Amino acid sequence: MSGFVPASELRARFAAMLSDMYRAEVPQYGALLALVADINRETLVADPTLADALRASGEGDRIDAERHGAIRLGTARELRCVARAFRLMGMRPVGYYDLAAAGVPVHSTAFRPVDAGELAASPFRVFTSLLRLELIEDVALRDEAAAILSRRSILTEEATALLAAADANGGLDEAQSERFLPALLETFRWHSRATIDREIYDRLLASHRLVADVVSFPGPHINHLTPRVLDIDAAHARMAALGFGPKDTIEGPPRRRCPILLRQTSFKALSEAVAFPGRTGLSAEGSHTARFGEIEQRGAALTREGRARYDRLIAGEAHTSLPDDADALRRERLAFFRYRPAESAPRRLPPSPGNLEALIADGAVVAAPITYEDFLPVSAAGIFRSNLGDEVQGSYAAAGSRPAFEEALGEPVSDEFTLYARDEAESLAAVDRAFGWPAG
Ligand code: OOG
Ligand code: NI
Repeated sequence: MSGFVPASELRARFAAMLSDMYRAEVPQYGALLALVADINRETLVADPTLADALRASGEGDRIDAERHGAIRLGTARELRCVARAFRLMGMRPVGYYDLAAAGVPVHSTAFRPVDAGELAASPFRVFTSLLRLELIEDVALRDEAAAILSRRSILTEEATALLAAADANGGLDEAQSERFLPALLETFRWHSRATIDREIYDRLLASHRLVADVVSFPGPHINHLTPRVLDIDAAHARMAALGFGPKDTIEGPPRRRCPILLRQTSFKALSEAVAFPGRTGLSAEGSHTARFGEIEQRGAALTREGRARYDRLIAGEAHTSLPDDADALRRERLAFFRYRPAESAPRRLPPSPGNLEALIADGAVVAAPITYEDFLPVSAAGIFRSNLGDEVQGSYAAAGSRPAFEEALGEPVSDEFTLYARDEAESLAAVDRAFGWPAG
């Protein structure tokens, strides 16, 4: 017995603490959670097949706890700090997202649990963006922003010390965890006091609203926390009716009988009062808009081929289609599936590993789509844009650079397709074992 608190437990507790903090900071978030809980309950009552499928896939219990958050960081050093903290909570960087093409000077990854058991235990994830100061044209302003960022430390001393202890010992015990989690929470808190004066803030804002958001405050406040909803169209309509003021459209694929990937919608950033320290000691009052609300519905993870087809579809290419039928997606290898022996299946059959399709047809093996756990760059760009304001237009000429991001992070990001493929392969191996077949 190591006596260390398991990563999944740290992650679940941290997600709950962050949710409580954000609810206190942004009252609309609490109202949004209530709305989503209502829609989810109604959807499950109206659709018992969906309820059964979620239960069978082990996702039933996670829906109500499910959230993703987002933060925006200023430097490679900050990225490495949060990566260490997230690693301790079992969250690994997955995927690379280039937002420069959409006119937002960041590139991003998502820190998330990577295996099925960990996702079922606590699916919390954080979309994490790193500012690309090199995209700011005004060299003097760029240098000034870099100097401001170089002076801040986003982790508290306590969090830093406990991370070092965790690295040295291999984990945190209960008493250390009880100190670590609240200390880490401080990093993501909203600060109504800027660290720079009004004049610099205004210049940063004029260069790009996102730059002002990253550079002007003591740390990377959580800018939204997104619950998972089972019927986003119903939730979107109710958000509009209740006066949340959601954006007009839902990002991502259209509504389908068999949902794929990720559909999201958000409502505008709040305007929050900010105090700016003045050079003369007098402070100026102002406001800042960065934080917003968002909901999402998750569907099946597509294979590389499925995703390529989806990308061609949204690019408006003719003669492309994606069947709206789980079994067709599976047989054409367009989506990833998790296989399991049916509850009623006999546990020992003659060895015949080749006849998986026959067993599925007979109902002895069940195949369920693997839920997409990642993000979509086009949607993320739409979410950024609608919340940063309409002045964010066009795109940067500079392409994204995954190697540059990985260099800043200090490690490679995982490939999402490899993770889903591994999950699928492990489920097939478990089916083989359950029926007493030799592996392979
Ligand atoms: C992140 C926006 C992207 C999503 O769900 O696609 C995102 C941000 O605004 O910092 O959260
Ligand atoms: Ni989001």
